[in-house]
This record gives sequence, structure tokens and C-alpha cells, in this order.
Amino acid sequence: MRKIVFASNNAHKLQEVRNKIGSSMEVLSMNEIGCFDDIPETAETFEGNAEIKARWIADKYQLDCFADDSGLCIDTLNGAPGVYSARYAGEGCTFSDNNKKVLLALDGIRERQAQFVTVICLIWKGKSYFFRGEVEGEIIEKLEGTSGFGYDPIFKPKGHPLTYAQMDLNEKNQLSHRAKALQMMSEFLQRQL
Ligand code: ITT
Repeated sequence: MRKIVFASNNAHKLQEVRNKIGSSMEVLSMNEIGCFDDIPETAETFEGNAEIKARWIADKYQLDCFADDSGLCIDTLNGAPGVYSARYAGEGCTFSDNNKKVLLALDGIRERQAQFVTVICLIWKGKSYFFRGEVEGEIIEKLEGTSGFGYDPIFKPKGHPLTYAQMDLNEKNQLSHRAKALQMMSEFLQRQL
């Protein structure tokens, strides 16, 4: 089976990735290749940050590798938190701090449309390839559900009765932004055989 490294320190993402593509390729975590680096994300786009993370591993270990940079873009906040989704409420903040800050920012606002975005950068035979998955939805008024991570309890995909956090892993992986990007990467890799 093809082996590929997923350059992420987020255990929730790793779980989603393995659930989605783990039957077609062996996904190695950073820890499994002996890497414990905290890779600085200094770019101002999802593409830029995904490429920084993937290149870091590909250059240091000479392995095929991919990384995902993701975030929640809220229309009425001009796309915030966007690339700053992990640290929206400040360095070292928790998922709960971030959710509270979003709910406060949207307090009393009826326009609650948002997109969840994942950009994957795959480094394959030394070249970079990008795959973008997006899901339209809305920010609800209070947290609903306990599965998943991050902004899952406040994001409801368009036309769906449940938030991401009210879905189990398989359900989220049928429709999520990350699942869409992973699907595209997986189809690309199948064509490389
Ligand atoms: P790595 O960079 O190590 O992969 P990270 O958590 O820092 O992990 P990002 O830089 O991509 O990941 O930051 C994205 C943040 O956006 C993440 O910390 C969550 O708060 C949120 N996020 C990303 N994907 C999400 C998802 O599927 N559901 C809910 N929140 C998500």
C-alpha cells in the first residue's frame, strides 16, 4: 500500500483523514516518522500555509507528504477568522474560546452565512499540487453537539439539519470541506499509479 505522511499536529484531522482515505493508502502521522516540530504558519493564505507545512516534511525527510490548512470564513466578518481560525481568540486559546468569540461577534446579527475551507498541498515526487474543498453553511446561535473539534458545534452546512458536531465521523466525512479536498487528492493519486 502507498505510504504518505500527513503533516499535521491536529489529532482530530488525522482521525478524519484516516477514516476517509485510510483504506487506500497508509497515512503516517508526523510522530510516526519521528517529527515533533511545531511548524510555523506564516503565510496569509490557506494555500501558502498548507505548502509551508507539507514542504517542511518533504524537505526534511524526503518523503511524499501532504498538509491541510483550513478555516472558517464568515461573510459578515469579511472572511474572518479565515487563516487565523486556530488562534482567533489569541495565542494558546481553546476551541471553546474561539467559538465564544464568534458567537459574540455575531450577536444580534441575522446574516450568518459562512464557508468552511480546506486547502490540501500534496508534495508528490517533489512537485506541489493543491486541492480545495469548500462547504457553504451558517453559524448557529448557540453550540449544538459534542463530536468533532474546533468550530464544529456552531457550523451547520446548508440544507442540513445538523451541525458538524451533531454528526458522527462517517457522516461528517460524507460532506465536509476536508472530505471534499481529500477526495480530490485521492483521485489524483489513483491516476498516478
Ligand atoms: P495543523 O496545522 O497541525 O494541521 P491546526 O489545528 O493548527 O493543525 P489549521 O492551521 O488548519 O490546523 O487551523 C485550522 C483551525 O480551524 C483549527 O484549529 C480549528 O479550530 C478550525 N478547523 C479546521 N478544520 C475544522 C473542522 O473540520 N471542523 C471544525 N473546526 C475546524
